Amino acid sequence: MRTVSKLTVVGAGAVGSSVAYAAMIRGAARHIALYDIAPEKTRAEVLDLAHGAKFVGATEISGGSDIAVTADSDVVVITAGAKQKPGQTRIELAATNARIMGSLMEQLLKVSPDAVYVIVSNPCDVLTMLAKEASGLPAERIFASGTTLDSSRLRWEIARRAGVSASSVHAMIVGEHGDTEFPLWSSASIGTVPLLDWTVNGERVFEQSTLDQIAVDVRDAAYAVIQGKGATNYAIGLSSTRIVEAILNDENAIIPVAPVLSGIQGLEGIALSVPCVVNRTGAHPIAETPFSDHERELLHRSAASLSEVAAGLRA
Ligand code: 6V0
Repeated sequence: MRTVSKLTVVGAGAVGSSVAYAAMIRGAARHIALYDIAPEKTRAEVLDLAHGAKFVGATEISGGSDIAVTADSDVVVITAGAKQKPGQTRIELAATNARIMGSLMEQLLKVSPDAVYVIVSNPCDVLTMLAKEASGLPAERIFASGTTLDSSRLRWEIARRAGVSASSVHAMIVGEHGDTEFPLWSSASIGTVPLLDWTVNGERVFEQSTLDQIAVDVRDAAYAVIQGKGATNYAIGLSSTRIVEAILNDENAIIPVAPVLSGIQGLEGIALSVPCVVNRTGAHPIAETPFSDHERELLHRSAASLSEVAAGLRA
């Protein structure tokens, strides 16, 4: 029986190379393979990562432009595709990346039929819906990284205002990874204190206007980073690695990712982020997650926006 865990990262661009780098530093997998259709760039990224081998745990780094390098993966993280240009929405990327995803999934599945597939390329929710349909994989085994990154941004925004560590903030962004995403404020807390009750120097810090501003800042965070440096890469590298760890270590960790939903909050056939239990078999949405009436309405609005884009791509 093979005991070595293998992670393949598809796409050796800003995001893919950062996923491989974060996974290597955190020792997320015993073998990390990088695959991209650009041979020279891929060779250079693999060499650059491998040259750091002395400073991390025992991780084998390989890669190239032959799909064979991805064979027998346990987890495949897909970051291939065109990226968001300044001012462009994720949905505008959809048609180009849907074409890339179609042929990619077919090739990957031939050599890694048992892997769990995590889709990071944008728009990740819509691409997950199309890739699930094309591949016939069960919903838990193909899902988008979704709002994992956005939830980390949310926790950082709350933590710095509250004066606590981000890991002590319990709050999630759900819905589309994009313009219709929103925070689940009704269940947010700092430690065991409901978010709205938190005070600094005796003053409540989370008034409605502050919450609204945080939601907007988190939603538009990618645009702000892309405007300044052309890509977002470090935080998505870390958040994708967190998902990979939860899968390979069979953690049953609760992470907001986006499999195609079946019955959650009355939604059917749409990939949207909701809190999921993530383990070796994939992502399992948590049916008990409480939503206020308003949050349920926002989730359905997010779903309607995504199904419109998906229908446009299928036409
Ligand atoms: P990039 O730096 O242009 O890299 C993309 C890479 O994909 C390039 O190296 C291409 O050669 C490669 N590629 C293209 N087609 C194929 C193919 N068929 N097979 C293999 N490789 C291929 O883009 P960057 O790395 O910045 O972004 C990658 C994707 O991640 C984009 O779609 C972004 O929008 C998306 N992001 C998603 C995030 C999320 O939270 N879901 C966050 C950040 C970026």
